[in-house]
Amino acid sequence: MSKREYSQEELAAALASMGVSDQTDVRRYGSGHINDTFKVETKRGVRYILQRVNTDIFDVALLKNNIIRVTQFLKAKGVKSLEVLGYENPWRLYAFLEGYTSRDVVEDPRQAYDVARAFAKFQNDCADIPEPRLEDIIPKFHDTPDRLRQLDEAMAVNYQGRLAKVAAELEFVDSWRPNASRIVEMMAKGEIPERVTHNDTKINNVLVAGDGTAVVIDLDTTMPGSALYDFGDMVRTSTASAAEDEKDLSRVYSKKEYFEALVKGYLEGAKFLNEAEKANLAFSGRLSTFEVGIRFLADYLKGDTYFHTAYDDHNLVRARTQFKMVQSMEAQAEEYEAIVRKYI
Ligand code: ADP
Ligand code: GN1
Ligand code: MG
Repeated sequence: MSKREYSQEELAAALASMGVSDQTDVRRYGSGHINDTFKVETKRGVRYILQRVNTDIFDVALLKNNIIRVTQFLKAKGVKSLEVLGYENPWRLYAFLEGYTSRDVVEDPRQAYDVARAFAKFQNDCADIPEPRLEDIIPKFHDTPDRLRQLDEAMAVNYQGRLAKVAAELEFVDSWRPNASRIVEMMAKGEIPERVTHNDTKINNVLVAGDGTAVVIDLDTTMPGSALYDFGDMVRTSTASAAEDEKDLSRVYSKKEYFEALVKGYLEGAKFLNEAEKANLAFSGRLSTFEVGIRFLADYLKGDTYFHTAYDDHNLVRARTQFKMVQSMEAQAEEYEAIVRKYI
């Protein structure tokens, strides 16, 4: 879906509803695929993040409760997190986190290490959120077999005859189908525990300062899940040699030195993992990347109704980079497993 345009009047009204009226500049910010995010400058020199929640995807009332609950819990613990300054559905206002950088691609292993430490700490910090269980903000969010079912539905839609362009991708998907259920089945059997997880651990959902301290953001999908899907999405995004929408597939692969830094950082922080979780860390990278690949492909076949897109084939390009990443991880599977064993 291409990004919606907002008039300055609409943005001003949203800001006014949350008590801000001295803005000097409000403009699109970041590279998230879901919400509409703006950076706000004011006469006072204070900056904000203004965000319109994606109402097609989220139950906004449920989401608001979840965000307020999680952020207040972290604040009470003294953990630096998103600071909610206003929330008038579907709009919300966050303090702009000054002094931190978000990036879309890792440039040296240290950054991968920082990302992994940050998400491991986040999982630790959230582990003792008091009852009741957090809401399933998006049910079956990381249920890869269900994502395959959604892909099959999307094939029936075949928007603008796009199916004809994806035969090779569908062949790859079919070769991978038998692997899709491993984590959900292990969870159903109780071999892998349900934990409070972030569920969207892509690299631009963590802001890192020069000294390596980090703040985990984009808390919309913080809900019960598996630590493995969190680790898997770190592998997908923080070991990638190129952007998620790189068109030249020869430039797309998973970098072993980044994987090693991620494993080291994650295992240093995530002391709670059980044996089954540790044994599936390398696999989780392949599975999470496959899952996001089929989600991009399904969105392409449905006519780009979910992710923000900037051009016609954007979701197809993204799906292809994901499948290339899976293949690259498969080619290095033995080395990746050996790295995990080294740090366990
Ligand atoms: P989406 O759900 O669309 O991915 P995010 O909540 O991740 O939206 O926000 C998009 C981007 O905006 C982030 O990747 C980050 O670069 C930036 N961002 C979000 N919140 C803040 C904040 N409080 N301070 C600074 N930058 C932020
Ligand atoms: C979306 O919101 P953002 O851009 O951080 C998506 C993730 C995908 C990711 C792929 C709520 O993340 O699940 O992995 O795009 N978020 C939602 O880049 O669907
Ligand atoms: Mg995001």
